[in-house]
Amino acid sequence: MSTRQVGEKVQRREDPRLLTGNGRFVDDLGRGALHAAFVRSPHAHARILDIDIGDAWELEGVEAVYTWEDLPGRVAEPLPVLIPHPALTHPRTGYCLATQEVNHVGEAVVMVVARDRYLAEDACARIRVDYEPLPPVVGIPAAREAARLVHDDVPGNVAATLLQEVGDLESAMAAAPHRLTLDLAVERSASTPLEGRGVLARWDTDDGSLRLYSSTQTSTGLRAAVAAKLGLPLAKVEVVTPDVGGGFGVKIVHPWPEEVLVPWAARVLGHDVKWTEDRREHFVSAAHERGQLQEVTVGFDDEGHLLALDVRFWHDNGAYTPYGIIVPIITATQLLGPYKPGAYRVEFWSLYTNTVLVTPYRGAGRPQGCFAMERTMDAIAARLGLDRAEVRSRNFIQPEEMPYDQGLMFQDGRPLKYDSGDFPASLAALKALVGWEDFEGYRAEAERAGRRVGLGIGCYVEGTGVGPYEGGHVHVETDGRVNVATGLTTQGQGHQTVLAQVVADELGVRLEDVHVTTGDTRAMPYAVGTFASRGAVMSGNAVALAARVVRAKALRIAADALEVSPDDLEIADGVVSVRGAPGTAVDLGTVAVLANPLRYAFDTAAQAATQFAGTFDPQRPPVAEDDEPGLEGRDFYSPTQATFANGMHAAVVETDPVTAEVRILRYCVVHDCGVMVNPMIVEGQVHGGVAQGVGGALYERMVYDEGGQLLNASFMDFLMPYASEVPHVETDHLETPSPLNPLGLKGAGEAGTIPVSAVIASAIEDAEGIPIRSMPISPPELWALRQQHAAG
Ligand code: MCN
Repeated sequence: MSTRQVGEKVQRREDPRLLTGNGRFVDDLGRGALHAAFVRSPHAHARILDIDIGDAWELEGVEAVYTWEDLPGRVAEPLPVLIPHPALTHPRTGYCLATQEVNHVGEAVVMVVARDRYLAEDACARIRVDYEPLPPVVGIPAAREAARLVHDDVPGNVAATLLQEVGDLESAMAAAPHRLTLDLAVERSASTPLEGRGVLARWDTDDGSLRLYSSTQTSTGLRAAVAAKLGLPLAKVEVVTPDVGGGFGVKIVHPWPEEVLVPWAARVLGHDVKWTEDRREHFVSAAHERGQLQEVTVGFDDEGHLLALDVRFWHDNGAYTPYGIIVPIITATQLLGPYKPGAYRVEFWSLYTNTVLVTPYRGAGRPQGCFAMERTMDAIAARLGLDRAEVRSRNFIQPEEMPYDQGLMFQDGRPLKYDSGDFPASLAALKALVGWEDFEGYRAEAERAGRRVGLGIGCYVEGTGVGPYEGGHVHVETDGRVNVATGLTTQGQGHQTVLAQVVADELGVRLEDVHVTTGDTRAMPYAVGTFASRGAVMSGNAVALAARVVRAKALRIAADALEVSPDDLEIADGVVSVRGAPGTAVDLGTVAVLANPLRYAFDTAAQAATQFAGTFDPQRPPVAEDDEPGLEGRDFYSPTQATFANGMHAAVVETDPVTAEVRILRYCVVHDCGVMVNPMIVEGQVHGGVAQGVGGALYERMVYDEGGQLLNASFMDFLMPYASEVPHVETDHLETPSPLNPLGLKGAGEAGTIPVSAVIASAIEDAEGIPIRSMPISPPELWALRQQHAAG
């Protein structure tokens, strides 16, 4: 009997290959390719007066040097805004190579193509660009002040401003018995995947076609963007994503300038060209996120019920807006988490600064929103002297109120409507896991030993599984192997394992017989990509639906061959048999043979099938006249709205009374992403997310000086948590199935990251008795807060 795979902690099948060094990343490909390198702006804001290529050409092995002037047609036009929005009144994007102005350190100005990267870099060093430096705008306060402008024609540096309001905020706030205002700050950070961006372009001169190998998160989006820029028919462009060493959001942008320039150069030079981003390039020319200043005013009653919530925030969107204003919109709409806010008004300003542009990074605006909401919850509890968990629970949306419409517009333009979730149950599980009620005893004991400990909590809700669609193609080979293709790209999430689990169950085959391809436009040209925790929901359901198509066909063919009704058949371990009569059976490989009326004499599988069927007739049509040959099927899943996952985290920290160092003693997670396909992978995702969140809470920030130079643009200086700083994560799961999709799934990939800053802030505040209003917090900062607090 086959076991059910969905719900099993199946080991990731991609790991042995990756752990033994047999992964194949973009940089492992393209032997013999020419290499690109870029001259990048050393100024945050400057006019380009002149570019002197000098003797860069004279180095033997240098094949090309390009400036903007060399670029033709659409390659020379500005890069697209991927997600326009009516509120984005002043969209600005850069060019593949800067024209007259540069707007952040790291912006590409000249491209060199050479025999190898060393030569290309040497040639870059010989090129002189004459700049007229302009005053830069660095940081949100400078952008708000607008004494200087990033783009001359963008007044106040405001790319977009958006206000949403639910209920009568003014009256509710005026009538509230208590009011509080909090000024909060979240600093810039970045995802910094171990593998940076990379692209290898292979131009086929005879065919006029292009194949790109890329570490992109969206192979179809990149394909469409590059085809449009290069004026190629879509059919002449293929994008393949080999193994990818992390993306975390930064690789969603398409196209990056380099992804247009490299294939363009390959076409012009008639030679393979590749570019592999180095670490410094990643810091200064990819994307950052998180930076926000927030002002929250809340009105509440004596029991801590929210009556009115007024949030204003200023979002640092960097120099350009290729990804629109999706990040601040997510902050604005999803900060409400599991709570009913009473009347709610949120307004934001998305501001240009002369810094690296900002695009979604794991959590995408939610960590900042969660920080605002959860700091507010703790502040209410402190004001009223109530238990922090109790204040939260009093404001929860109850399970019987689901589906619950928050009255806001989600980032996809649809109403923000929670489909399901049991927040009281999540909180009860979290309190049990961390030992909430016993903590004061533990604190007293710690205090007796001269230790300072604190307990923190944070709750969030995350819209996952956004559309518009994802597809699945399932093909049973004549030897019974099952090939599955979906357009999702994979950066380390374990899709090959998880999607195989789904198909194994739906089709009734052994897990080891299922092989999954992701992110290859040749295998699945219709796809959207991997971001916003959508893979499980979108591709999971798509491959399930496709497998059901194949299953129905297999049953029809087998029923015909076995001369029984399809209703009498079952499929297990790749064998279709008559229920109750396992001897009357046919394996799926044979069914695949029978599905194709053309049988070659040398095809032994076909011969065997013929003997089995006993009625071989070369003229015989395949089962039904309107069927297609082959045992394969394709289907698409397209949801009506996002499905909402939730989670609650708690942490116990210890702060050093002398050095102000913060140690995380315990980290507990209760997580609800609906039905879990693979609980082990979900836990891994949550653990990874928490690790990234710990970085955001205690270590990671982009340190810009006044001139717009990024001072910590290397792993020597950019602090990230190592294994020694990441706590053991204790995890408990709830499974509230989504009513919206056939498998009942919700997303999980970003969840771990979202509340961590809020939770750690809550715990430090609890340990120190000092309000924590900004993240990350370093020991010197905590030490300074202590001094200020002591000074009153
Ligand atoms: N899963 C599951 N059951 C569920 C939900 C998820 O078994 N109910 C599994 C999925 O099948 C998938 C993984 O958990 O293998 C994450 O699923 P999902 O939440 O659907 O997220 P995506 O597949 O869309 O991946 C994107 C998500 C995002 S948005 C970021 S950012 C992120 C993340 O995944 N980037 C990652 N996790 C990452 N993990 C790695 N190793 N590298 C990245 O770049």
